[in-house]
Amino acid sequence: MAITRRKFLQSSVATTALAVSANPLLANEKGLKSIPHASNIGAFYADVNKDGEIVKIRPQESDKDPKVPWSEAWKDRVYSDTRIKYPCVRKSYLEGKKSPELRGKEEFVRVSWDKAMELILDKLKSVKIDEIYNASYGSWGHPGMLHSCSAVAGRFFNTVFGGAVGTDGEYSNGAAGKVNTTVMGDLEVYSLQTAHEVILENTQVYVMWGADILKCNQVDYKVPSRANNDYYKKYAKSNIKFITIDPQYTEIAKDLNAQWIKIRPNTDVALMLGMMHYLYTTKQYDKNFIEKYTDGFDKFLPYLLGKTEDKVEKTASWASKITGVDEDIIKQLADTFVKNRTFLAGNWAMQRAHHGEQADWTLMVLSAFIGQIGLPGGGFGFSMHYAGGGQAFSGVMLPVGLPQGKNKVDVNIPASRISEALLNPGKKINFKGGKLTYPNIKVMYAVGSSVLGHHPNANELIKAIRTLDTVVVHEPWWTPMAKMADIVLPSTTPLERDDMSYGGSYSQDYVYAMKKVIEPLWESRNDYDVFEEMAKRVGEREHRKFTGNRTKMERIKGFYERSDCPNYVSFEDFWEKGYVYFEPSEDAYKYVRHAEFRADPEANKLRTESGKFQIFSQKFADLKLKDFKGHPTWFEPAEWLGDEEKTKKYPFHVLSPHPKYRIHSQLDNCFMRKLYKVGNREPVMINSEDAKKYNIKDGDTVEVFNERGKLLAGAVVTDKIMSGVISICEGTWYDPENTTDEKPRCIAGHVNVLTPSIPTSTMAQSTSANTCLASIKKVDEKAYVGIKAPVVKGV
Ligand SMILES: Nc1nc2c(c(=O)[nH]1)N[C@H]1C(S)=C(S)[C@@H](COP(=O)(O)OP(=O)(O)OC[C@H]3O[C@@H](n4cnc5c(=O)[nH]c(N)nc54)[C@H](O)[C@@H]3O)O[C@H]1N2
Ligand SMILES: Nc1nc2c(c(=O)[nH]1)N[C@H]1C(S)=C(S)[C@@H](COP(=O)(O)OP(=O)(O)OC[C@H]3O[C@@H](n4cnc5c(=O)[nH]c(N)nc54)[C@H](O)[C@@H]3O)O[C@H]1N2
Ligand SMILES: [Mo]
Repeated sequence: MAITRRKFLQSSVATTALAVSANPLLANEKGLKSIPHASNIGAFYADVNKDGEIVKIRPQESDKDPKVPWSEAWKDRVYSDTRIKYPCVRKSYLEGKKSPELRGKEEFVRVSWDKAMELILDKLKSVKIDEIYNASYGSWGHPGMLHSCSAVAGRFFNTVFGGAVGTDGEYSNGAAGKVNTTVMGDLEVYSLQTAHEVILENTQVYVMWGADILKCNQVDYKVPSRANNDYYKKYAKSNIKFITIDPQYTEIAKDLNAQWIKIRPNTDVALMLGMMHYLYTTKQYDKNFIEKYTDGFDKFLPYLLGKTEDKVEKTASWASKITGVDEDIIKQLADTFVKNRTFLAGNWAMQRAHHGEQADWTLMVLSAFIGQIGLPGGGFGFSMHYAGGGQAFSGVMLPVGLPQGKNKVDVNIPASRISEALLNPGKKINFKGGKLTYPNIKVMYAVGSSVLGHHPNANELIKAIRTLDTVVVHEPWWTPMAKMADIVLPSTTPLERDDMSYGGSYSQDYVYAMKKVIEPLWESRNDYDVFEEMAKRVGEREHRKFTGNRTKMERIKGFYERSDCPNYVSFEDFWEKGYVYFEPSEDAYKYVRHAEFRADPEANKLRTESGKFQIFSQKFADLKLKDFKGHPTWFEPAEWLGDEEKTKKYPFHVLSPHPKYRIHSQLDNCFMRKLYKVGNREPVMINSEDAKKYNIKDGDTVEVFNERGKLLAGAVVTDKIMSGVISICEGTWYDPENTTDEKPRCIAGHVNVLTPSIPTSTMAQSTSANTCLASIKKVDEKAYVGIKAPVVKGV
């Protein structure tokens, strides 16, 4: 994933590294030592006393929003009661009885590191490599180039055992990821975005198409500077008209005084088709753009006009019935878009839904109808909400980080299919137009990955996990996933080890030292060191292959020195100061996505079948799938507000957006929860009128339920969510009320007990968490004390 996230611009922008001068923030009056460090929630200095304890954490000067206490949260996390202190093994597992059905229900026993590693290695040696599922997905755990959780785990399995089964496709962009490259020539979701300066100067209408450009930009896959916040102040003062198309009225929508188009979740494709039909029939669509820059319009048009098998004309009136948006508003929007310089900022939540493959593709085709792709401040962007999207790129290219080596296992489980695959070894499914046979997984190994947090339909997942032979988890904290393991290894937190990273993911204007702040607490060890030690126990050769004959510090220095900036300051100076800033060139602030293609489509062909945008793709049509065609198509989602039958029982569409004050599940165990929890539980947003009907008041405890599960949440009654939709952020630490129940109620509010694990389609097989219906009722419950570390024997 890291490679694609970096592969956005191959420009030769001249870059200057600012000279290193003494860093005043490193000086400290109270005799404390200030140590620079950086993380995916920001860069900071940790002030440490003589006894090696963290006294205070202060944001670095690069942090443009030091008001939110992101950095301070680190102190809470490092010293949290929920830290895993020692290697632990589930009681029955240690006694050799296995009892997989007791996972997540039984106490743990403290063991030595020696014993834990022996148990793990004996197990790994006893199974085939395609029976190991390396669930170390994504690496949101840690942005360091050396200690990246998925990289160290991948490198261990590949270099020591030859490989393991992995995950195919992301939870972030799994559906778009399988489509965009074919129809747009690029993933687009991780591409460098048109610069804010260009938007401010040229854009007249800015559409946040479900894009939460404020909340989602506060964190970064690497290190955030939150510099977008400063741009938004300029946005607010500009003459740009902002429109938000979203079932929720977000904080940034309010800040920018945006017009709110309330749309039924999962129906955006219909809205876009309705607009296109109107633009076509009123002859306002950009015929020249379509002819010059796109391919396959003629094969799409009959579908739009209702001349194919479905015989449905995709008029604005048709779209209105599906989306709940007024027909006149649909037409007005289309008029506004085509008559002004309009920028369409797409999101990723839309494609994290049933038939999510269609979302970005249809938005791209609508942009082609408008005809402004490649013009300053026009066209589309799918990452304005992510990792500082819109900031200028410094031009500095950094190496990806720890290489993982070659994986000999060529089977990966599509992200949405994990539970099904664990429950049905050997089953064949359709995937990307071909077939995939599920492997026979015996061991699940998760490093820096909260499978029980991120995977939809948690009750189904738990059932699947309870069929496995062995589950190993490396974690700094007793997360719900750690509690579900047989063998739990205590990892250090990033503050207990040296590393380096950069930020933001797009601007790459800072390189940060992540210097060790304190010694590892209790018996925690770095994931890297644990894997190195296990590699050594397997053999000398494996050990050499794992380390590449390099020390950790040699690796870190190597990452720094292999970057391609001509004006680099020495590693020693960088390490001393804690960061280096690279000023982007003037040109970088003028970047317009697709400008080169627009200027000369022959010389700058897109990497698609025709070299142009594919409105129709023969390659996709040839897959001959029922649920994924050769052109953008409206498909009814499995669960939505337009389903009269299902909504009788479950009248609310549940959205599970990303949390403002967490990265997924991370930070649920620190004081930041006080900023937003309701009765210590995850909030559920509900519309005021709906709340009245259900006799729910702000602050009430409610139960949200469907056939997959039930949870308790704290009601936030508001007009900022449309009627019929409720919203519970993903990532709450799962806390089952009664572990003996088949589908226990989650008393903390983990939304994935409700979401379905259905795939987006038989093409991408990606996750559909935002396709979910449920019901709600007020309940009287005892106060929730919050999540605790489990009982560990032998301590
Ligand atoms: N603070 C914070 N920022 C993050 C993260 C985090 O955990 N915390 N996670 C990061 C990661 S890994 C990712 S993948 C991205 C996620 O980026 P996204 O997936 O885009 O973010 P979400 O918060 O899920 O959803 C954004 C908005 O989409 C709206 N929405 C949901 N369904 C629909 C729909 O059907 N139609 C329309 N029009 N709108 C809809 C939601 O109401 C919400 O306001 O965020 C990144 N940024
Ligand atoms: N319903 C619903 N579900 C979703 C989503 C949604 O929108 N709705 N979004 C999906 C998306 S886009 C994503 S990206 C996923 C995110 O899913 P994950 O990436 O699994 O989410 P995190 O909670 O960030 O998990 C990271 C884990 O790493 C651990 N960790 C941190 N540092 C270290 C370390 O140094 N070593 C080790 N060993 N562990 C460490 C943390 O404690 C945490 O448990 O969730 C997905 N799930
Ligand atoms: Mo994500």
